[in-house]
Amino acid sequence: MTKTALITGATSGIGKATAEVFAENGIDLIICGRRNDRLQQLSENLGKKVKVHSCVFDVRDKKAVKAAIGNLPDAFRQIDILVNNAGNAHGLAPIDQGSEDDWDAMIDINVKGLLYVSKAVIPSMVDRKAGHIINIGSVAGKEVYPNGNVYCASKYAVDAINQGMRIDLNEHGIKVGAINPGLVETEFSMVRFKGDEERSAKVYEGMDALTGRDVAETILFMVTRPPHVNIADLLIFPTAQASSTKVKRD
Ligand code: NDP
Ligand code: 8X3
Repeated sequence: MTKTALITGATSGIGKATAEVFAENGIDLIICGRRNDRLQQLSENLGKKVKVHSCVFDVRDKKAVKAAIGNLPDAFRQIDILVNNAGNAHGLAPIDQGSEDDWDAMIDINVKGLLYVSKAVIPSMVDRKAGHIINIGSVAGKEVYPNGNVYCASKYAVDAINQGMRIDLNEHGIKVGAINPGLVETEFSMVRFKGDEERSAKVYEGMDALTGRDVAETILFMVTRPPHVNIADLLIFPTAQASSTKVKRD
């Protein structure tokens, strides 16, 4: 039977690549993000392969999240796969120099936004005793690196929420797992450095970073395992990266 996946942050990077890879593999899509023009473009492209519905909301806005997911068209009401991907780093500064606005953004989007979306989706999975939740964590949720402080905290929170969800939803037969990437070349660094192209390019200089598609193909593997297999937690690096702070560059 055809499955339906809801992907947050589908306008760019890992989320967009996941939507593309899912569509190539016959999974219907609910694609979400704030940039409607990008969602429309993606709907048009992927709509040639699968059914696509787009939802425009900011994951920080819990009323908007609830309304969008609560009012899905009938054909999209059964969400089999939730990919909690929307998120970003905002800033990279020592803790005494960080911006409160950046801290708010990271906690509100990466942590609270993920919870609001999950809260809107999980009850119907519980009713059906089925479903699969993929949380996009990060190596930043496994090891803290200099100046990563609050972004790392937000991803450690994702790690804890991933574990908590898996424990609490175990009795309902719902699969929960996280994928934790290292360096992936997306719009991530442009957001982190507020559009500073030079600083952003340096992050990936002299090495082959992962692509959104590398991560997306791994997510596809996670969601296509047999019913008795749940990949609970996965760390994925580019070959050139060994940890948050050890990266081999040419
Ligand atoms: P991108 O910046 O390319 O994509 C981020 C996505 O999140 C966009 O689609 C954006 O959509 C969405 N998003 C951001 N803020 C909000 C918001 N307030 N409400 C709704 N959607 C939002 O980055 P990545 O693809 O790299 O990041 C995706 C996830 O992967 C994040 O959780 C990130 O932390 C994680 N990650 C990234 C790594 C990397 O090196 N790139 C490594 C490890 C983890 P829009 O702006 O249209 O709302
Ligand atoms: C993104 C990877 O190393 O920039 O989560 O934090 S890193």
